[in-house]
Amino acid sequence: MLKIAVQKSGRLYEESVKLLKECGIHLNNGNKQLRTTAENFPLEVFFLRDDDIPQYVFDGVADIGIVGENVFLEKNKALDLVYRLGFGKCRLSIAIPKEKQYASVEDLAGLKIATTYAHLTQEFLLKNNIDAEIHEISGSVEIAPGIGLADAICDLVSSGSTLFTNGLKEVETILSSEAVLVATKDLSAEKTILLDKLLMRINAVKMARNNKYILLNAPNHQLENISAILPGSKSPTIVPLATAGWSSIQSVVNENDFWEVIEKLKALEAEGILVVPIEKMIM
Ligand code: PRT
Ligand code: ZN
Repeated sequence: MLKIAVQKSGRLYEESVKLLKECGIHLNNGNKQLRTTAENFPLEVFFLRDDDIPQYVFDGVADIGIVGENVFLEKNKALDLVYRLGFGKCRLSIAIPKEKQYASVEDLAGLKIATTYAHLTQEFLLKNNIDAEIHEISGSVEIAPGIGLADAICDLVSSGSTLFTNGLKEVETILSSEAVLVATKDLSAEKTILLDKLLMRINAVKMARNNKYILLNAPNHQLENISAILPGSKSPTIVPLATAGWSSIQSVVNENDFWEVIEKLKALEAEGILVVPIEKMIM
């Protein structure tokens, strides 16, 4: 049985549980209990505060965990980062009151910086050879400059609206973060097999999310040009249509190139383009 720690409630909870579900792993009781066992995969799930997850995995209470990279790096436990999950994206940034001048990182020298990320902030200051004071607090970091507790803050940012509302501006990004899967360094052989199975499923879900299945009709004289921009997993599937001189083409397109590919296809006389979501993708 593999043991996984996920956030009990908060920004990572829903995506974590959704990911397990899309991996075909059904949980009975949700997060109402501290732990639950999956019905159809040898997985026990622990619901914990995100800050505690690195320690629990390090201590072997759980074998693996889903946690923000920011928390993983701040806690600085000797764990393996096994997979970047692509959700919960944010950045850890230094911000100062918006009316203050800022030219370069040297302007942080001598300031008092409030943060809940003392370790990462310290690392950043050391790396840049800046002497500043870190004031560690446990929450509501964004109000610290306004109430005279600090000159600057180092906190997570996603849309930037919290900084804006508090009259702050972002001046340095010290980390770009997303949810990651971490694992203990001493996983038994039996658990490693389970983790590999889980990773194969997570990868299939992630690939499916990043790709679309595309079907279209095209005149035969364009088939070669169209095949060149639609590589698919190997090469596109081409089937002749009942209408002479035309074929149906099927392939897979990456979400990132999607609109560009569609424009090119239209320029190559493609018609009746259908785009379909992919449920799972195993290479
Ligand atoms: O109860 P528990 O301790 O488990 O939860 P928590 O309150 O400590 O964490 P939670 O649920 O807020 O965040 C969990 C993880 O989500 C974080 O560790 C990050 O990895 C990730 N994440 C992504 C964020 C944000 N985006 C985010 N915007 N975590 C926090 N914020 C906060 C930020 O601290 C600031 O207060 O949102 C505010 C800024 O947001 P914007 O959009 O105004 O810039
Ligand atoms: Zn927390």
